[in-house]
Amino acid sequence: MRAQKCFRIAAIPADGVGKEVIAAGRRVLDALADQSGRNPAGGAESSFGFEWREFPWGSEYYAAHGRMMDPEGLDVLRGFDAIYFGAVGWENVPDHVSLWGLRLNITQNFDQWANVRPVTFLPGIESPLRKADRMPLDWVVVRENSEGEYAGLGGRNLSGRGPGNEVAVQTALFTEKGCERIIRFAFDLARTRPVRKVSSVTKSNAQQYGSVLWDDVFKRVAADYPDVGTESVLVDAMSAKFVLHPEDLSVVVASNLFADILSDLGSALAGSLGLAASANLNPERRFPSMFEPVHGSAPDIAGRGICNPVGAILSAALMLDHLGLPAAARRLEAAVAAVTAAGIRTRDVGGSSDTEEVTNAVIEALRLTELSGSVSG
Ligand code: GGG
Repeated sequence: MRAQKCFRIAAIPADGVGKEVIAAGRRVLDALADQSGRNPAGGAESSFGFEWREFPWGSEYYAAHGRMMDPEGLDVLRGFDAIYFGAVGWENVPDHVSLWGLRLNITQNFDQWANVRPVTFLPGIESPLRKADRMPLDWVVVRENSEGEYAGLGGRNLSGRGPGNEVAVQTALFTEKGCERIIRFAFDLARTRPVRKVSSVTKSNAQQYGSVLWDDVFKRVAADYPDVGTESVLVDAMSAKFVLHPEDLSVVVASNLFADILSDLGSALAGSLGLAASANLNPERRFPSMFEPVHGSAPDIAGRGICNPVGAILSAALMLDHLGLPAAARRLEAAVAAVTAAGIRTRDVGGSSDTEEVTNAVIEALRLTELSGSVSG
């Protein structure tokens, strides 16, 4: 059967385990597409397919070409419906060169200003939080993804004065527009969730300019959402709250650096960084958005076929939502939950399955929901 809608997806596996998890996610998405249009649980969604184009960019490309991606790469990517990204970072390239040369080059130039990072507690996955055994936990970190501490502003100077005398400035940029758009995004997201609450995170006692501007904007925007609960919490206190009172969280909005750190903490609390999904969104859709697992390239396990594909597969579910396929996204999430509940897990989450076994199990779970028409896990 010919797919009624074909989405053009740019795959950029990049480095280390990125190659393995993107291959896994592509297999799962293609299986889902194969079933589309004839799945009773797909509801009103008609058949869809994916036209993939894979790009060889990353640290190996750097070794051959002296840059992380093709100089025309952004122009090429612009024409795609979405980007499916693996991980960046390898020992042959300084981390700041690889990150700015590829991932940040894309997120910044495509104004993917909203980075959505759900903290999802999956059945059958042990959390280091004892509370997770007693109550459902589920929150989303919304990361400002275009400015803040990752604005790339600053410089190094005075190395000519000799060893020990160099200086560096790294400036964080907070614009009122940048703060407002991410804070409004967080409030709008909170309205779609069972608990309507936004927790804003800054360090405004110590950082009296950028953080205080953020806090002022947060108060102003909150007035437009009287139905949504709010709190403003310092980042140090929020890191404690993640551990001690995670049940109080629904949407957590923070600057680029703070949310980067907090979302890693959140995914570790949910059991492993290997589980965590993310979406780098350009909500205006002027540019393609990019979907990637939160984890990095994991050189210690790369190439061994044992990495956890769940973060990449759940990122694919976020991509399906973005492409207007929420029923397919929910089916995929339910399939992942069925697999973890059945104890089919990689080593990082206490299992003994490899990447391929987990991926095959997700595809099989999709096939079973196709047969039963059920979307429950
Ligand atoms: N898949 C995510 C990834 O490759 N992360 C590498 C990294 O260091 N990212 C920094 C960031 O998220 O800003």
